[in-house]
Amino acid sequence: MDVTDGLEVPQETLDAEIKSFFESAPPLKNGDDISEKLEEFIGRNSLPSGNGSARRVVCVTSGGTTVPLERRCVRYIDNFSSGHRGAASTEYFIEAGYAVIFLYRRGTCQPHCRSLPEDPLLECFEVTDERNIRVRQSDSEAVKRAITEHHAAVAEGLLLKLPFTTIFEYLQMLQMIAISMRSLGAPAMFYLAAAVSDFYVPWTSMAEHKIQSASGPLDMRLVQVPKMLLVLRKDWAPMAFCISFKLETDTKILLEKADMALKKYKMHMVVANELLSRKEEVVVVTTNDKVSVHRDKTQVGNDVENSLIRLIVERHSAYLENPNL
Ligand code: PAZ
Repeated sequence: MDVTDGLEVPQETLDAEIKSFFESAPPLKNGDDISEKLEEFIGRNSLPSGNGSARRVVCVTSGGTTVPLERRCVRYIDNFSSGHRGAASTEYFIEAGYAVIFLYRRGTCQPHCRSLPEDPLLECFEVTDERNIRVRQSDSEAVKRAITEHHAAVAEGLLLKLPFTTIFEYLQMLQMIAISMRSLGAPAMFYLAAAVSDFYVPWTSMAEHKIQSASGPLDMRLVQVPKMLLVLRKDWAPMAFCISFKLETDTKILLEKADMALKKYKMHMVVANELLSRKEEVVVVTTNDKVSVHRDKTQVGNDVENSLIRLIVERHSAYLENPNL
């Protein structure tokens, strides 16, 4: 997906591109509300928990960013990401004792909802009489589990859900989250599973109104989205444990590209996956090893995220013991 991985962009050019991206992006409509929620969530989870130490906090990004083509947006570029990886991983992180900031694309998979039918309201419920509805018997276990687990995570203050749609919203929110998490130090983690657009139309050169078809073929220049991973590592949250993802459709270049991303963006881990096999297998690439992680098919309903998060939690624990490793 990322055609620039092999090319070096000078630091000053990158800094200028990042500055221009943030300066020209339309401001978040609910920026103050997000700040307040973040402050409250991080404040609560910085306090010593049951075992006397501060709770670990992970920001899980999930789903794909859109690239609007018009300011009063009628059309946009999108990508395939369903948000399954991020939603499932969120559940396993919570089970492992983490607090999760779930930065997700509106309308994609949600934690605790994986076992529900796609359209739960219409599929799961039935009207019994004029005043009552009930969950259909066949769905009652799944609905009960989803509600119980979700309510518990929210009531214990372990899940903060923040939705985005566009690339502009995503990167501004990621920056806010990272800067708020800086105070947590090494117990903070970034698990960047969202499929982030590589190209965009800068707000300053974007058409205001719906692009007209009467003018003939559409010629449009997309510019590269500045690579924010390095700035996240170096400036926004330098002590945090950072995991990025690399998706390719050509397995021959996958591991090489993951290795490159690991070095170039100074990630602690890069999770490499191929489009069609991504639910069965991923390879975790670090400076010392490459570990293949598979879905355990012997357990019904199991998914690859179960083993993946177990491995990541172990590595994060080792990092907490020695952040210089
Ligand atoms: O969202 P999903 O479960 O359908 O897919 C997950 C994924 C492939 C988007 C994720 O594992 C990933 O690789 N994200 C980064 C994609 C990229 O290289 O930009």
